[in-house]
Amino acid sequence: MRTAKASSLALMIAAALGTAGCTDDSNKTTSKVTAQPTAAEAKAFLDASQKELTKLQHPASQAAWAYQTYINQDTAAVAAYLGEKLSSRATEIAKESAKFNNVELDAASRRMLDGLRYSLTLPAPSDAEKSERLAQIGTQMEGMYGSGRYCREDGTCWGLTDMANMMANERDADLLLEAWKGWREVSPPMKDLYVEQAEIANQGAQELGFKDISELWRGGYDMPADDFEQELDRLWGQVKPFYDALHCHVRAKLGETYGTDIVAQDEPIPAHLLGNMWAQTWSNIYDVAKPEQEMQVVDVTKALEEKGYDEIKMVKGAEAFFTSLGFEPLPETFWERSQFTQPADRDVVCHASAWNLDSVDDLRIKMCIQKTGEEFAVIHHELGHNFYQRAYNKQPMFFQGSANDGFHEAIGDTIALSVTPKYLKRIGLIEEIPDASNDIGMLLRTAMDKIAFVPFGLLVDKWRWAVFSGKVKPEDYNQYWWELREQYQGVKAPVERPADAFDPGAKYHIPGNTPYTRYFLAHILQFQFHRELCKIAGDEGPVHRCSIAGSKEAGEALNNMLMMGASKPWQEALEVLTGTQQMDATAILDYFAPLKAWLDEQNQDRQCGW
Ligand code: X8Z
Ligand code: ZN
Repeated sequence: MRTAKASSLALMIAAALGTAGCTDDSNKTTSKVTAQPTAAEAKAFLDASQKELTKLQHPASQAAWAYQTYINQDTAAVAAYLGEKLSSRATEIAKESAKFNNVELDAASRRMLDGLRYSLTLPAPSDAEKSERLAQIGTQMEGMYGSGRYCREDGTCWGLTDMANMMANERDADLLLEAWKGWREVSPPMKDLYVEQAEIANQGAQELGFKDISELWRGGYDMPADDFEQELDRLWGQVKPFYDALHCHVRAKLGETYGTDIVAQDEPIPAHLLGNMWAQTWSNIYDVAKPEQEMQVVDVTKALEEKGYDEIKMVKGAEAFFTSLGFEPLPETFWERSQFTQPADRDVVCHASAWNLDSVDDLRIKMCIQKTGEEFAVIHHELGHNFYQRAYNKQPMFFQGSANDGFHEAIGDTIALSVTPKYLKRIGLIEEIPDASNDIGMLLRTAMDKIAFVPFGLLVDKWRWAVFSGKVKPEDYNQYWWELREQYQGVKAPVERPADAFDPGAKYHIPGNTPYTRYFLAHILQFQFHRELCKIAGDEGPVHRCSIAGSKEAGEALNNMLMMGASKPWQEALEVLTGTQQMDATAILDYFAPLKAWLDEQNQDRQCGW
């Protein structure tokens, strides 16, 4: 199964395929309920369900892998077929589990039963035709994204990799705008499919007792759905003043670069100028925003090139970090079966993901690695998923998942925070560690990724929750998307959008149906984890210079949390590592604290806000 879509239970493949279903004999399950079942029956039910689903999951994962690494008619059909088989059984089982609602049970069995309802991202209704349709839609949209390209008037065509590179490196506003608009031509044909997908899955969610999929998505966090939303807003409230300061500075610098007619100083920033196709991370335009005073900031892309790193060497390098903490090396099959580079002869889903196909040790990543510092961090991110998957593989199947999905996304990022100059020197990628007088440059660069991302991480699902709950109607989908982008990120569409635009669909996780709040959580959690692991590793310097590399103590502390999988509420897993049950954004704020003072100084005479 792949983790890019992991929920806290181990049925993610259904989600991975955007499929979930149920056979048409739903009466059968209810007619069985005669007398109050016993605890022993509940446990037997859980055992049998786990065995059955484990068996269905493996071939469904293999088919999904085959499809995503070779998009064509046949792989699409097989992936949808096997995905539907798995998810229809999983949904049936989730429904059937309701008969044990009033049975007194040990905590673990109760947790498994309760978790079952939340394990499907898009549950299908019991109507077999609709279930099959749901499976096909999910597969189809994934393929549309994966094989999407934009063709220019002269007949040359660009894929997403080309255009993402342009967004990062080009500084010509017209060319940037062309790439930005060009990529958004892939998504209008997805819109009707998206509407249909939500409609069918809402029906499935209702059969499971939810109001809609929005309630299902918000409910899987060991607290009531509405409290969870408030928790997100609380965390965002902690980060927002910092974000506003960063936004103010970057907008001012973009105004100096492109002129204030393109970058008005009292409006949101046009989305094509921030160095990323979705304006979600900004470090690619560090050169635009960097301090006036000359600062030495390590250029990892350059270092990789100078030291002759190829894609495999980059992955080996990331693996070496994990083994330095005491984790076992990746299995031989990882190296044989992973997709590291973009194949020249076929369409694939390039968006990075990490998989454990047999739920044991068939670990793989699927990437189209670029030889950049940014991608070096993504490799650490993906391996974090793989080492987590392996750490919980001894748990019962229903607990093979992360404490919550934000944890899964946070582990590799936590490790990447330790890829500091000190560490890069240790592995021979650079010769000299810049001294502390350069720290503002380094912190600014990192904040342009980590702080800049936070509002984007929040708004993607704010949009989807509104769509799923029907609060926003299909004719307003795109407008609402841009309302949220302006409100939270202070980023606007660079040009008026056409009536048929479906800009959310140009972001992988929308057609790929991967919940996104997980990345928001991960951006808060990774700084909490890093702060704690640095203490355990005994690194006494400033936390932004700390690297836990080589610390077996830190590795053990991390592993103790990872091994728990989804067996306990996430609050308890958090406590095992950090001693607190609260998510807390002070860790990210403390990490960047010196930068905040610097930004405030820079912004002194500027009009901030939008
Ligand atoms: O999708 C991802 C990972 C795979 S789980 C590469 N990320 C989000 C994105 O790319 O939008 C990582 C950070 C946010
Ligand atoms: Zn991930």
